[in-house]
Amino acid sequence: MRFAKSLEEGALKNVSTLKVRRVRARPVVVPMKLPLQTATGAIGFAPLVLVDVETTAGITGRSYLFAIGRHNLAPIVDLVLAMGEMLAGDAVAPFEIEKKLRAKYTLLGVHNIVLFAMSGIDMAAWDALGQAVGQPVTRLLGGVPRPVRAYNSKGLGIMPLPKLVREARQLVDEGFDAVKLRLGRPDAAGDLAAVRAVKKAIGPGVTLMCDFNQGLTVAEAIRRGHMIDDEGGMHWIEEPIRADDFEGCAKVADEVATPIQVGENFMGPEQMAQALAAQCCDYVMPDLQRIGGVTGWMRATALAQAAGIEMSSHLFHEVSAQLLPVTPTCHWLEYVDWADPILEEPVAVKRGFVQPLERPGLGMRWDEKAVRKYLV
Ligand code: SMN
Ligand code: MG
Repeated sequence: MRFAKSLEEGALKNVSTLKVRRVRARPVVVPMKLPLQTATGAIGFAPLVLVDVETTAGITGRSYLFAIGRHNLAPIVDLVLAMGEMLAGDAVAPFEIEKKLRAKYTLLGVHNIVLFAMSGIDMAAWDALGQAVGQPVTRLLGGVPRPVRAYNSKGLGIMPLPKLVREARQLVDEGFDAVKLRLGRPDAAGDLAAVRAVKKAIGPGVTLMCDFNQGLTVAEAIRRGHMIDDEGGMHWIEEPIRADDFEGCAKVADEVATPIQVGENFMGPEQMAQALAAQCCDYVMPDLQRIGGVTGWMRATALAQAAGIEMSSHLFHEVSAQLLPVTPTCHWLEYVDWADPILEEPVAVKRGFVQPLERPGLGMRWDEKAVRKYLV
């Protein structure tokens, strides 16, 4: 693999003098080809915050955040901008940036959208560092870029069965051999019918995961978990109950044979450690904007390694694809194409594997024409 600039002396000097000049945050609302209906909310378009960490060396580090709903864009943008002002003139050093921001936000709480903003700046800072040394972030972290196994996580929401069956076939035809089905209908029988219909549509060679998006009580999760056990062949059951009820989730994981997957709502590595101590799951899938960006991800990998638990990603496949190769218990990459419309070069997928972008840093560049079109 060839990269633009390799480790010349000049490039290294660049890193030691790299300072934050300004942080920009732009809200966009991007159309989604397949809307997603989960048990606890619908997503029909992708509200993103584009983060640009501009440096004194003329390098701009980039990342994006997923605001879930359009109404969350403004507060996230404000947080990123406020943090950017605190960092102006500071070194582009993710560890130091994290220490400063955590200290500034301790009394408010380093949680939820505060973590989103910190994570966005962290990812953009790592991108800037990668660009400065002319290497992808995977190499900065000691790894080798490689294709990573992915499941197609678009669509397959809660919808009538004929449409669900068509969508399942379409998602496999896009070149994947794994897909994720959303469950959590008011009646368990409806979920069972959906599982059976999708399994029949995709065939035995395709891996199937399911996600309840926190929609069940503990008792109902155990009941539906047994139902899925009896049916057989489900790769994991994701977020069956409220994300912060670790004790309840441990009961579900104890009772149900199918592996329980959680983690997209871990608020930083600290909360992940609490969840693992409570033995609440069999697998973990931290989300980059909640775990603390690249820096938080690397801490999370050690927790998963120590617990001997498989670790997958949640959304942000452009960045996750650079981090799973340096994740000791690397499992699955979640793939959705929601940021594609604003990217100059979306990440390619070949036979179910996401290919690394052969670019320095995180490799994302904005399609500025598209950004102008979708800016809110
Ligand atoms: C999910 C949650 C929130 C936004 C998009 C998708 C879902 C997943 O839980 O894991 O893909
Ligand atoms: Mg999920």
